[in-house]
Amino acid sequence: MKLGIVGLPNVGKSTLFNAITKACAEVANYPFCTIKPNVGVAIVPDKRLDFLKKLYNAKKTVPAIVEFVDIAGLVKGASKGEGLGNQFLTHIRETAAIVHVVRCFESKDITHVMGGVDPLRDIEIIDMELILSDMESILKRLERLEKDVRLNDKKILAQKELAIKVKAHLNDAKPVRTLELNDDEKTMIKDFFLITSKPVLYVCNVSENDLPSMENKYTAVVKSKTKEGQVIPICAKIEAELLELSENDQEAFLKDLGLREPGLNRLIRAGYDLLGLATFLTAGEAEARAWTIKKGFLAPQAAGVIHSDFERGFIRAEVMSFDDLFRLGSEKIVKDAGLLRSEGKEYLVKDGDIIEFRFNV
Ligand SMILES: Nc1nc2c(ncn2[C@@H]2O[C@H](COP(=O)(O)OP(=O)(O)OP(=O)(O)O)[C@@H](O)[C@H]2O)c(=O)[nH]1
Ligand SMILES: [Mg+2]
Repeated sequence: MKLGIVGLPNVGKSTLFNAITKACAEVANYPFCTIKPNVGVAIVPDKRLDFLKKLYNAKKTVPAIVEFVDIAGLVKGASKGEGLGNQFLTHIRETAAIVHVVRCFESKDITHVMGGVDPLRDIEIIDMELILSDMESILKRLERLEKDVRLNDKKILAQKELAIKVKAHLNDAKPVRTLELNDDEKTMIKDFFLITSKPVLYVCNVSENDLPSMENKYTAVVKSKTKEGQVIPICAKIEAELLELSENDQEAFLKDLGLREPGLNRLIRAGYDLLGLATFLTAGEAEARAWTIKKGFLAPQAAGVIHSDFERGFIRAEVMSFDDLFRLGSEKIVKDAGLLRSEGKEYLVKDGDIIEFRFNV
């Protein structure tokens, strides 16, 4: 599960990306925080794991992860070769969601490619370049489909129809995510790898002077133009500075700034949510662990995330909610209160379920 980072040059994409991978190295001692120079792993912050580790005397915690892909900034006209062009967008075609970084900080030292701070103009420029890139891609696909259509295959005909619909929408300068699609089309369109069909999170990179609220006149405009919950304000510079400090100093620094937690945590959790993901937990002496599932997974599918044998031989799931365990303080009390449930194949797994699977292969 990956998130692709887009934005104009010099808005703070790499600053954020570096902070994410550095945090990964520090928090989890995870050996593969950077997979490739531009693909980094983010640890999904989850305090529940620390509680479980203590309660079960677990040797370690294993957090959930999501990946971020950093690419070069796009400029106006990138689709026609301006700046570095738009070739590197291929790196994010196969991601599941987009993080759009928008400059909301003023600085005389850091050049703004468009001359001055204007987030809505910047968002429009990037959106347009992404739309143009998707247009290139859909035209190529249509060309191929025109050839294949002679095979008179139902699937190819349906794809062609959808491609024509998408092309018309892009031609109106609209992102594909605003195109209304039925369920079949939603499934089909995933294989088109269109950037504007993916959900978006706007990250407003604010100035260090805007802490602790992280609100300024620029973030207000961005918020007014986007949907609820789609905007995360963050100060990339502070996030980077924070990670230069020891753990104790980090806490003091956050407190000084009036912050409860690093902004990265909010960003990573929002990204996880945007991807439609949820976490179930397992706990024992070996480890306290967070497992990633798609929202809507049934118990056997969740079991399959641990091991395919668990799914194949699924019998039932012993489930308690983290909140009950946290409130009551021990597994025994949860059990005595009748809150440890035995669930079957149709059980819809919820975020925060602590599960032990019974299986037989
Ligand atoms: N004052 C201030 N400077 C920042 C902030 N975020 C990033 N910068 C600075 O802006 C410059 C560009 O940041 P990068 O993270 O390299 O920008 P980018 O978006 O990756 O740029 P490209 O890779 O060229 O597209 C660096 O000098 C950063 O230190 C911020 O929140 N406040
Ligand atoms: Mg960069």
